[in-house]
Amino acid sequence: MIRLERVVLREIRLPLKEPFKISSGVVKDRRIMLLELQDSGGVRAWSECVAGEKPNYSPETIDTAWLAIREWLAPRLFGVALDGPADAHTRMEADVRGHRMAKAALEMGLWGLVAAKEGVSLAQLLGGTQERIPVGVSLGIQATPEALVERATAAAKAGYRKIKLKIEPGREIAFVAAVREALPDAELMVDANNAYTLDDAGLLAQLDDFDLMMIEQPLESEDLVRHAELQRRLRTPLCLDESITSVNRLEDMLRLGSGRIVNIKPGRVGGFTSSIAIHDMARANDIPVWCGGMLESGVGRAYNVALASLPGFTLPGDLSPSSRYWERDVVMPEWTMDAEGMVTVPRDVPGLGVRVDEDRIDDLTVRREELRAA
Ligand code: OSB
Ligand code: MG
Repeated sequence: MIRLERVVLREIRLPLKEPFKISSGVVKDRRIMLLELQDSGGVRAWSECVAGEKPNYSPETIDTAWLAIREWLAPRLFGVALDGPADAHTRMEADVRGHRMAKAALEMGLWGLVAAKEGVSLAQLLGGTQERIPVGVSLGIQATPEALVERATAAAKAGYRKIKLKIEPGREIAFVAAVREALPDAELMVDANNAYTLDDAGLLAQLDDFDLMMIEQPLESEDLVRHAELQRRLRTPLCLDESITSVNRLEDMLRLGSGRIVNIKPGRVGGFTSSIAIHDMARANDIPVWCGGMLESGVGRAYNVALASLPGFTLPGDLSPSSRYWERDVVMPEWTMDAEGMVTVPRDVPGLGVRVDEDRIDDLTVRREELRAA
């Protein structure tokens, strides 16, 4: 039983070491929402909302999520005895449509709170079984194939277990060909973030030559039927990201044959309750899953690493170390990757498994709002 008493929302500014460009936009300085949840017993937990600066990945942004949490979601959770995070999920789903990243920030924070209360790690609370997770890197769109080859080569040398290349129309075949030539044995994949249409099927079929692990989200989010048509015309497996927002969308994917792999981002699907349901259904159907990333700070990373410890996460996750993104992260110790390209799941530390650097967060905070039970 949990009584949520107080939620503090903060916006921090965290500059990326290097701008990150995907087909629909570029981000240089992250505006990240962090939440601090507190229960009636004074136990606290930090969580992160992964909504972006602009609505180019999903309709949500940090500003819509802020509004949704303040106006509709936090009020649903205050002043009631919650059975647990799954109960919070049900209550928020009951009468708020969409706003999944906003819902996830609260729901996952409640998992963090329960872990802290019970003195167990998030991974233990979730039933995670894996101790180390292979890590993949996601490389933004570059101006030239040479620039991409340089970054991909460095990533392979650093030990990354999977190298994902962001693509967009006009920047795919030559770019992928150059990287494949430089790295004949690397595990490569591409991610288009919705940039193509079924008219591009012939072009995308040329990617079959490069022995890619998968092509992630080539078509629009709602295009499950068209993804199925495209998959029939390709040898390379399709992986869905944006399209899978709930376990029902996964069922649709399975029925239609819209893809063969799923990227699970807990923020995109409304939190851990939904992520676990997707994981379980994927596993029962022999669909490999992996944990995606949203350029999270070390707080969000703690949740993703814990989720990725579930047994169905059999492919490398976008769980790059802190130093890939930031001069300095907001957690201690920072997230790291070993020489074998693995991140270690914290097990012996209760809660998130890392200490949140609250002084640093105070310094980085540009907006703060406190919400309380009426
Ligand atoms: O599609 O996976 C994506 C970042 C922002 C928005 C969408 C995506 C991404 C990434 C980043 O690929 C992965 C990471 O956090 O390292
Ligand atoms: Mg993606």
